[in-house]
Amino acid sequence: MSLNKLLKATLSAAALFAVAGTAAHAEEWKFAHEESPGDVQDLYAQEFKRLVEEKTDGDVNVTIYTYGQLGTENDITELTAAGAVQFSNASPGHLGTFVPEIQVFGVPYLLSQDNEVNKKVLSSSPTIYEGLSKDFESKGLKLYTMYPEGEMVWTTKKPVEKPADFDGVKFRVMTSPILIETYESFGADPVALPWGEVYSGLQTSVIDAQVNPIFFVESAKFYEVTDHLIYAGQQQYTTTVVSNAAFYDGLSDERKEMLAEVKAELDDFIYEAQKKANDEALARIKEAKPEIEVIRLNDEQRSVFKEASKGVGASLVEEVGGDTEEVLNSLREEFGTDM
Ligand code: 6CS
Repeated sequence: MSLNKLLKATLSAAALFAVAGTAAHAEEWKFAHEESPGDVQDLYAQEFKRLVEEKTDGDVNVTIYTYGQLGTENDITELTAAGAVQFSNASPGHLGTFVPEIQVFGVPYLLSQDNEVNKKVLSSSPTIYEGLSKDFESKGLKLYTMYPEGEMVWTTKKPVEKPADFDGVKFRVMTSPILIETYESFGADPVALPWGEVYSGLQTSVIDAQVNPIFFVESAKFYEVTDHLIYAGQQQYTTTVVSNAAFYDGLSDERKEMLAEVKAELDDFIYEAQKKANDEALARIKEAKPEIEVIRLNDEQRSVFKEASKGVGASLVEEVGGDTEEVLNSLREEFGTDM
């Protein structure tokens, strides 16, 4: 073998060894979310992966699991609490039986209509990161971040402009108990289901309506099986990212600092990303189904739904107890709303 060939062979063996060595020694973090590839939670997880791997020079490798790969929304929360998964999205809409206090984010009309206000509160509120985070810790979870994914839009088979229009409408909600009460107060017949069952439920009329941000209405194709998109200004879809508490507590200060930097960078990233995703999805839905009717309830119509659901916050406080009242009152103040 010539010297040149010998050098090349030695170098490629060294390169192979280096790659194998990195892979063998890289720490593996699993990140599970509740949506499909390309959806808002996936955009967040992909950017989280990129930043963590870059900031740790590849010492940490993040593997992302999308909806269904490790189970439904509730399954991935349990896997995170058990330590089988290090990070996951756990949205208040599905977290109510696990961390009941988080259902304050299901109180209708609690969030501001101004997303800059929502951004500030969700990314840095002491009510969330010092108060609510204790409720997560008691369940083995560390609350890492919260962000909105866009306005919740009702998609229905018949137009709805007032509570009486919901009479007899089987309305799919996420699995947190407060949502049943909310949609009953709006006049509908709520049915709690994981989202994997929603398309077929609408197709077979097991349910007649559902609510989700518009990017999700497009990606899960709910617009194909409903005819009206109704903006009632009721709520932003919010999600939390949690990690296993023991895993987080065991991290070095350096790693915790790195995660705080990643969170701060992603706070800006995700606001832009979700807005773009929602704007583009609405345009694509209108193109794919020009006959779909977009209804934007006016202030007067919204105030009727708001009034009808006025008692939801108080009954949540009564049912959950603990620090729920304090949390709800502080959030009302921070969001500048009276719900
Ligand atoms: O409707 C649901 O259940 C799902 N919606 C969104 C926007 N994300 C995941 C969640 O499980």
